[in-house]
Amino acid sequence: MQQPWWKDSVIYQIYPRSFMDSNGDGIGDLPGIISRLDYIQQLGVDVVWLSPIYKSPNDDMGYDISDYRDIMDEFGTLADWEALRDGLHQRGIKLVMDLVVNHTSDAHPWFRESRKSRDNPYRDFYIWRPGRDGREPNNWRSFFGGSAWEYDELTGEYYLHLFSRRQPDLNWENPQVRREIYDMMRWWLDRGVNGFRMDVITMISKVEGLPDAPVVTDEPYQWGGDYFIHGPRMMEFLQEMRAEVLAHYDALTIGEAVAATPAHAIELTDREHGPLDMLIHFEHMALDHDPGGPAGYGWRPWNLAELKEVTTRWQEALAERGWNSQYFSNHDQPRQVSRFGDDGRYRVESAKLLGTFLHMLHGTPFIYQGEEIGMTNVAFDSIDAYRDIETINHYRLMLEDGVSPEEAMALVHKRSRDNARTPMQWDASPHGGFTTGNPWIGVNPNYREINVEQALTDPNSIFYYYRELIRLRKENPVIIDGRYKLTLADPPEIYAFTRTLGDDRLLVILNFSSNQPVFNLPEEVPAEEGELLIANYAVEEGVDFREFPLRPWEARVYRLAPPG
Ligand code: TEU
Ligand code: CA
Repeated sequence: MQQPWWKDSVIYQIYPRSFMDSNGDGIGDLPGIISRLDYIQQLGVDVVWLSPIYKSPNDDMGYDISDYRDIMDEFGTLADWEALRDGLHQRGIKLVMDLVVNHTSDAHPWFRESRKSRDNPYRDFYIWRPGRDGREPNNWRSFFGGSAWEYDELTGEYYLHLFSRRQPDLNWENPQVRREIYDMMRWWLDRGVNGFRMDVITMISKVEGLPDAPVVTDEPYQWGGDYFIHGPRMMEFLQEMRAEVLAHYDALTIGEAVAATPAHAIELTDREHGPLDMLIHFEHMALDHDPGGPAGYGWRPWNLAELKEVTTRWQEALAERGWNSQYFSNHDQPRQVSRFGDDGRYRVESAKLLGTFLHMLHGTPFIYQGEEIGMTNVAFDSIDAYRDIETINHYRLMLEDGVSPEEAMALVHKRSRDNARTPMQWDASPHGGFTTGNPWIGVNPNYREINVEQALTDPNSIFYYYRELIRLRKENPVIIDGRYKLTLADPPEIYAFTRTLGDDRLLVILNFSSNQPVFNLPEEVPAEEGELLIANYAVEEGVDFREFPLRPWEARVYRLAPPG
């Protein structure tokens, strides 16, 4: 069977608001992206995924859409979008758009109608319920804190919003809603979009009756995921979407899938029957979350044994059926080098190690803007410097829970989504060259050292290392299709695995620490010779790869020659 084009692709995510500002209003925009297309091409990626650029009041920075068929004023016009599409396609790069259809903005005309009266023709586009004993219809918690229901005085009922109260959930049970969405998808596909990243797509079907979630904390609202994630009609809706829309286009579909297990992923992305092509799962993103922490926003240190366990389980389960994405970063997550690497002394080494890990796994790698130059978390002094609704709400909830402002800020520094949303650092000029005006969110003060211009002049930069990783994927089918196997190497700081395709075998050795543990080739991996494919330190020729001390955050990939 012919490989679909996206299996050996690398995807680059752009968060338009923070990528490049072309007109000095402090907000990134489409002409700004166009001005940096050569840079993206130089990296060698195949696909660009744009976070939402549609009309939006920006309560959740574009994930609250008020018009699916037009561009946000601050970002530009449809003509700019066409120029961006053409600029990408001329460079051989495909364009994936964010599709946010679990909810709209409350400013969407559908919702404005829906709210008007109980018998408005659009009433059923959303999920309205009467209150229960003067309270919300159930005890579900919103992802951004507080109840998932908002009371609307005009008609005396509540509407469901799994995210902000300005993001009412669409009612997928209504066939008219589904038809509107499919029409809109065709509208974009007919304009040359190459695929969709589908926002919280596994939440579109809610369990009938919307039952209360079990009470497991002493917070007023509870996690109701069991009643709206992978709900009873989710597969049916997605199969319908596939038959009605996707089957008629060569489009890549990436499903964002909170709480997905490998079994869900196989069902959703099976090549023959699955409605989607790949998933964004979250298991590794939970490794440093402490669910018992304040306001559901707790943090704990992650550990390598757990990362190995999660990764290995997913790699093994999806070895033959289904397909996966590989990521540590996106616009919702702290910067990977600060979170899983070392953003101090070994920033460059650890950023390269994390890149090696992601690019040497089975699955499609995602690079989030700035990752390729090793951008780090930020730590603004005051909550007033933060823009993200999730961050701001949780800060307030933590204080209400009695957490001290210092402790709450420490958690914000660890977990805030704004860590990923500070502007792209282009050069050492004011505001990192992102804007000539006042940026909508502060630039990370380390832009003078960490920026694109610096990376492009340094042949040992993270940027060039990433470019090499991407090139290796193109040239070595074993990286795309090889079977993953964890090698049982001690000591515990080392993560080593092999990838095997026929006679071709790669050995990936990663030291996830600033220590210098000794690597010993395990007996189960017999090999006489190893040819170095890539490494993040200079490696002398002729040294025995079967036993050697690793340097801090050292990463090496060898091609093994079989014995005899
Ligand atoms: O995110 C889905 C989601 O569940 C997030 O709340 C995520 O778990 C959290 O941000 C991690 O801290 C998607 C989008 O990627 C996100 O930006 C949106 O806010 C959200 O959907 C609502 O559209
Ligand atoms: Ca602008």
